[in-house]
Amino acid sequence: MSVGKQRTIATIGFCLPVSGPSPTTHGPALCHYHAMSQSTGTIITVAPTGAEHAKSDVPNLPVTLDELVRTAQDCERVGAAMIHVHIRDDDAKPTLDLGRLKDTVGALREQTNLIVQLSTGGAVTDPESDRLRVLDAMPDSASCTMGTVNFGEDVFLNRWEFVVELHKGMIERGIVPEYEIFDLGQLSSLQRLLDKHGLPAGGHVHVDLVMGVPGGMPGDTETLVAALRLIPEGATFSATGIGRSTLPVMLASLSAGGHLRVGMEDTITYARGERVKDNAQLVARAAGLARIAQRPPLASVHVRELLGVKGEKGLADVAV
Ligand code: KMH
Ligand code: ZN
Repeated sequence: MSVGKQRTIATIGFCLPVSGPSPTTHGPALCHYHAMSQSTGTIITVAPTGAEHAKSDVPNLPVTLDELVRTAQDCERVGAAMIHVHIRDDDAKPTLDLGRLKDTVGALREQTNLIVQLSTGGAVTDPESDRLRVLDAMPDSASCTMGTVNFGEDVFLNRWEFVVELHKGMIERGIVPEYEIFDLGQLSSLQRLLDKHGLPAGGHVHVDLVMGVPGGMPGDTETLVAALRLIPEGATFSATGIGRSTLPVMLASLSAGGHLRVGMEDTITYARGERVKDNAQLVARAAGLARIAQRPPLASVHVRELLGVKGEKGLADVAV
């Protein structure tokens, strides 16, 4: 893939239903995606927990390992292929404890077929050293935020040198990054990163537009369309809208050929005046809309192929 140019249009593809057996780990409605073809379904990532909500405010937030695994299984059943993971300690507070992270990766690998993506963003208070150490838990994928952004009353700090260290650390370990974009200028930084330091592990660039954070880009169609021009050529993108921007961003992303991230990290409201029941409810809604858009949810085995995550549950080829 060339990293020197930026895309001018979104790649819009439709999954052509294929006859024959359905993917082994999913129901019959999922798409048989062939990574070499131009048609595509929808990658659904679930972000079930995050670092911001307190368990006391959101009692149905999955915070223990058991709760997380059960949530992951429920979400996989209704269409998720990837899970973006933040973990909590015994007091339900965000933690980047390496032992717990390793146990979490192990449990999710053992009990689901989801692509396991660990957050290196953590909480706004986490030091860079702890965030870098997340990579030693050897997930399939990890997030890599492409710049500093105001984050409500806080600042989510992502210095250039730190971003480069994360990018290189993932290449060394064969971990496939998802580049988190909170503001449009961060897409220019991504292009600069790729130009200077090369393609990530797996050789494919996948971007997640995190829209509607107070301090970041707005979660609306116009902004998503503006982002398309800046996404590196050949890259795939997903999008998520925080809070009330969830639905507009989901619909805009689907219509632009993008993929979807949903989950209680990003919204705890299902509809006006109605709290989210659980993460699977959000995944099921996303899967339904993806089917309506004729781009049904992709099974994780196909998403591994698309994103360059090697093997059934393995790691990407380490770039040389
Ligand atoms: N919790 C936010 C400060 C990521 O996971 O990489 C950062 C975040 C991004 O959620
Ligand atoms: Zn996150």
